[in-house]
Amino acid sequence: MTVQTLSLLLSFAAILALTAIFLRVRLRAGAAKDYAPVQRRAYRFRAILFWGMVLVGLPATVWLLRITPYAAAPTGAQVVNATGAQWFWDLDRTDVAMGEPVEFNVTSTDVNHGFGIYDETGRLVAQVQAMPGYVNHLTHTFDTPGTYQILCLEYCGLAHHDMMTEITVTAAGGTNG
Ligand SMILES: [Cu+2]
Repeated sequence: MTVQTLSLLLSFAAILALTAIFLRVRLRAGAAKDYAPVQRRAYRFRAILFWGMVLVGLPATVWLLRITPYAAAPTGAQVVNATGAQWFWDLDRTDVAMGEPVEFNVTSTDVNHGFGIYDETGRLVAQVQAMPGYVNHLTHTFDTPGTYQILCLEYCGLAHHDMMTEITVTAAGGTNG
């Protein structure tokens, strides 16, 4: 099962669960109940929820920040300057070597775009926002040679789906394949 299928199934499960909760609330809305015990239970549940989120969320946040992909690029990285515009990408180079870090400096001339790099199987390997007035830096080291597609990841107008370009990653030693 692909990650996409899994997230689709999880989304459906969450939608069904939410629908069930709403239906239950709607069906029981007419019944009279004493307020105090309900409130006590709800406050206890809220406290558990809060501390559960703190206990799980805090370590998860620290751990995820540690592996965030937006770390500073090492010196000597291959640099690609990329500019998004309605509706095309402008790259100052389209050939990079695998196994060495590539720093993408990404910006936009008009509206927000999403700079998404996809491998030959259609898997998203890295992404960053392309924003007017800012240059965002994305560092990625390709570990597989091939032709990667760059697609816009954020709806930016009528021809958003046409915002595509390619970048070629060559194996160390200069052969591509
Ligand atoms: Cu777009």
